[in-house]
Amino acid sequence: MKGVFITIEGVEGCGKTTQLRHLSRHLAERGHPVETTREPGGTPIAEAVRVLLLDPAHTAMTPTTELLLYEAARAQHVSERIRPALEGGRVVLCDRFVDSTTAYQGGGRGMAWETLNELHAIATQGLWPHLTILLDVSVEEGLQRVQGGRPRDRIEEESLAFHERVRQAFLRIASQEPERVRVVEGHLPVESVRERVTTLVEEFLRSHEF
Ligand code: T5A
Repeated sequence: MKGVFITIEGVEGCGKTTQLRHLSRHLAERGHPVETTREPGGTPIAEAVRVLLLDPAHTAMTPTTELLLYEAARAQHVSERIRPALEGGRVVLCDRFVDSTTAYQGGGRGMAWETLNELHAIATQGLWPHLTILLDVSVEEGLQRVQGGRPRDRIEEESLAFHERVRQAFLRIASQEPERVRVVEGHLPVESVRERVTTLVEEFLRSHEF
């Protein structure tokens, strides 16, 4: 595979989308072929699954249905968009990926991590991010940032305790895979976060001669 696969993760409102926008522009200005995408979503089929997943009216959705829908959207996204972009030598920047499932469905919903890893392997056909940036902010700060701007989606409606378990699961993933998952303090001003994220990604691309 010729390209580089970079994901960005964190709790609600941690600033992923803001940072991904900056990073995408920055890398494109430096001549890198960049593909920016998100999960759940990134293709017409996966975006349709996203609507099902996030609709606040779907309160009856079971944890198993939720898990399988996230993985189904991912299977489509990986084979239709991410893998072809990587084979074409692009830098793929993805807003959330498998770590979100481990954190939300594993940490948040309490599903077994071994089961999740088996499903990740099926959905991704073994594709794993080369680098993951985890923007770590407190749950209170993240939720405060997303409040007011738009109606809350089904997952944002979950309790503070749920979101705290999600944050702790992300930090556990980072401690288990420190080489791949780099933690950046997301409570800092946007500019400071941007500098740290850019430096990490540039160092990574240089060290991989990309
Ligand atoms: N999910 C997802 C699962 O449960 N399992 C899975 O497998 C996957 C893939 C997806 C939802 O699905 C769940 C997780 C989610 O609940 P999403 O659209 O990715 O939905 O969800 P959000 O995390 O809610 O995305 P948001 O766009 O709301 O948040 P971001 O991207 O983290 O934050 P951003 O950049 O939009 O910023 C939010 C606000 O904060 C400000 C911004 O200007 C904006 O107003 N901001 C800052 N303010 C102060 N300081 C900073 N450093 C700031 N950075 C940004």
